[in-house]
Amino acid sequence: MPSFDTVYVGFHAATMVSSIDYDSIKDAAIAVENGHIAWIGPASELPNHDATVVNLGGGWVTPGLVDCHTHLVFGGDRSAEYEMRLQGLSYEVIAKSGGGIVSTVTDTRKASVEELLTSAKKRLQALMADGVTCVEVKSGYGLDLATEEKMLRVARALGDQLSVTLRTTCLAAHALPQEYQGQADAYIDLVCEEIIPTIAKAGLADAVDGFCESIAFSVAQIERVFKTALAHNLPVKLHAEQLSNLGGSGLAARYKALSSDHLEYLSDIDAKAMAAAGTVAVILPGAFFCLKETKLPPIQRLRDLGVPMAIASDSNPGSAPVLSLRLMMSMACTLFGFTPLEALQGVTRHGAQALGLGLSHGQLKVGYAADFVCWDIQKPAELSYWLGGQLVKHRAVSGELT
Ligand code: DI6
Ligand code: FE
Repeated sequence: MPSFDTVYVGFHAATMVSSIDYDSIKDAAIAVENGHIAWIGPASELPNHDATVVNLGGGWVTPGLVDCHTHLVFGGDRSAEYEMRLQGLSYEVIAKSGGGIVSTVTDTRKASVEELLTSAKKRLQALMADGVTCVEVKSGYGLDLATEEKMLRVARALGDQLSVTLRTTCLAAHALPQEYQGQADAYIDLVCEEIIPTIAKAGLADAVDGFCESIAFSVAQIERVFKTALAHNLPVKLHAEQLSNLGGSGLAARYKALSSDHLEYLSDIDAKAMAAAGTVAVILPGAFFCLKETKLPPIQRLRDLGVPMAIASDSNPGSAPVLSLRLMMSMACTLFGFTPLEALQGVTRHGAQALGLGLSHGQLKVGYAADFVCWDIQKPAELSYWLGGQLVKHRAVSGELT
């Protein structure tokens, strides 16, 4: 007899194992052993077992949602800047006049570990309440060694204290700190010679990210960051083509990046390079919406090229104060022409792939983590259809209901 720990029944499952449909199972059962899926299939075919059976009482089970791009740890807030933008000032103008990312840096440097942990925990709990079981958290509001380390320690603490799988990313190359004004190359020296090596040695980051944009860093500067990351065995990813086309996504593809994120201004050549490299396109509808961007990312081209598309919240105090990943699925459909199936793939199998977790998370499959959500819905498409509301009935991480 198999030695299952728990068997879940009483739901239909959208396994997301196939790349072309929900790969659903009517009246399904999931057996869990040691936090992993040991068996999944129609309940009528469940092998004999002596494990505890938990009936989830109807609805659909999907893989737990993966939010593969967030900036959840930060001090202060930027609601005043939001009001300025509503009056017509642009994100770039605010950034250039000392607001924007740099103002969050001041607040994050001042904040204690406790303050950062308390505020980030509330935001992460909101994402979790809406179905997230796996999340990435970036640094990038420190821009000095001590504060980048502080942010990443807070991120690791979030993962220890909450029922969530958490990946951390060092985003020291996010913006130029004020003390380095006019000396971007010198700041990149600090990132490459001090910040990344120290953080890598301390095991505080799972990946390295950068912001390739005229208000941030050039392709050549990001390339130095990527070389340093790979020398420390850390995979890379990039914020690219958000506000203009600098060709960061082509660079990301050359360095076999896990993902290139935003992509409104992605060129055809770089889209092809991403397809060839297997770099995931992470689409961030929250920032597009909040900044009232009008240039659409080239979704049809990415689809034609077979580039896996993930969707993430980009949860951050400036361009995307987002607390619901499901709302991002809805926006990806309405604003960008995703299908509800593509939206669910974007926050499950493709989100996991964007974190290098494609072989362990984001699908309901034997051997994968037993991270899943049971939703109060009749059809999987409802996950993109409803704006807001409480659709989560149950949430399991490593096979335990939370
Ligand atoms: N792009 C983003 O969407 C965030 N960072 C980035 O490089 C925004 C960060 C912020 O405005 O605080
Ligand atoms: Fe971002």
